[in-house]
Parts: sequence; C-alpha cells; structure tokens
Amino acid sequence: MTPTLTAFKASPDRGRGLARDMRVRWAFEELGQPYDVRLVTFAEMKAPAHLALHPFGQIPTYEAGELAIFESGAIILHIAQRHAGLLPEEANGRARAITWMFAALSTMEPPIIERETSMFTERDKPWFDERLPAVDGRIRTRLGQLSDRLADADWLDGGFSVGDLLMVSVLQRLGSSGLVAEHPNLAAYVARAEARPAYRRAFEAQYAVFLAAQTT
Ligand code: GTB
Repeated sequence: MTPTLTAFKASPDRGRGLARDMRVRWAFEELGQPYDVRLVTFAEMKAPAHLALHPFGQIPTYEAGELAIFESGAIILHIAQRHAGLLPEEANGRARAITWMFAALSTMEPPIIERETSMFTERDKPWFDERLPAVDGRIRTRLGQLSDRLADADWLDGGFSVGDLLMVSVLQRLGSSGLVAEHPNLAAYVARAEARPAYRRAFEAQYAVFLAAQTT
C-alpha cells in the first residue's frame, strides 16, 4: 500500500523546500519508497477532516492503511524503521542515529524556529533589533558545538542516516542568515546532503507543486 503524505497546496516558501513535507519526501526518496501526496489549503488544514489526522491542523501527515500519524520526525522514524537505508542495522548505531534525530528536532531546531518566528512576526517591534542578536547568539552556540562534533567527517555518525537528514533539514531553515556559513564544515555538510540524488528528486517534486500553483 502506497502511503499518503499531506503538503501545502500553495506553500508560503514559494518552492524553496522549507515546509516540513520536504524532509518526509526526502526520506521516502532515500528509501526508494513510492508515496502519494494530498495537497491541502490552509482552510482545509483547519477543517475537521484534517484535524482528525493532525490535532494542530498542520502538515505533514502520513496515512497508510489504518495508520495515521503526524509530526515529521515521527513519520520519518516510522518509515526508516520499516525500510532499510536510513538507520544502521546494528543496535548501538541505530540508537545513535535516533539520538541525532532528536538532537536536530529538540536541541537545534527550537532556537532556529524562534529566529524564523521573530523575523516573520516581530520585525516591526521596537525591541526587535535588541532581541535578534540574543537569538542569534543561542543559535551560534549550538552551531559551534555541532561544527566541533562534525569536524572533518562527512556525516554525524558513520554513513548518512536519518539523523543527518533531519539535521540538514533543520540547518536549511537558517537560509540566508549567514549563520551556517560561519562554519565551513557545516556549510559543506549541507551542500553534500543537498547534492544527494534523493534530495534532488524530493526537491523537484515539491517544486513542481509550487509551479503548478502558479498556473492555476
Ligand atoms: N513539529 C511539526 C512537524 O515537524 O511536523 C511542525 C509542523 C509544522 O510546523 N507545519 C507547518 C504548518 O502546517 C508547515 S512547515 N503550518 C500551518 C499552520 O500551522 O497553520 C513550517 C513552515 C511554513 C512556512 C515556511 N516558509 O514559508 O518558508 C517554512 C516552514
């Protein structure tokens, strides 16, 4: 049975691959697994049918048979556990890869989202110019620590894993801030991941949705 993922019908990121369906698409592509996509509008995301799938009225969701789940990390962990390719077979390596998933989502991502939210919603506030350096400072601390750990390795723990997939997805959210570029090894890490054929396929698929939305 081919699983179904939900994604924005018209993503506010204008095809840059920053919405969280992108990381799930990427995982499917890495695993060589087919998937269907159901596109939803903002109004549909807040309607009862979608809220039954996702209590917070967001994308992405995942449906396969009787299973419906949400949260990009949980979806990716689920599919990585079902299909070989993104989690090491060996138990300790698998635990470490899952650790990097959590590190990406619960240690790296929160200050990055704080910055993104501030840029979207607080730019007009009189205290914005004072707040941003503080937020950037928190991000810089984490980027420095991550850079030290990665050092000159290609990936965080041996071969490319679901931990790298999520970590890169999170780092990408810093976009044009220049913060990742302060660490050449992290910039190279992101570029290495984005050069993967599976990433390119996922990116093209979400970009096609953006292009289609321009013509309708
Ligand atoms: N923790 C959840 C997960 O990882 O799945 C977070 C899901 C989430 O934030 N989904 C967002 C959503 O549905 C889309 S990805 N938002 C609609 C809503 O809450 O009403 C976040 C996102 C949105 C837009 C951009 N952008 O324009 O660049 C980037 C990322």
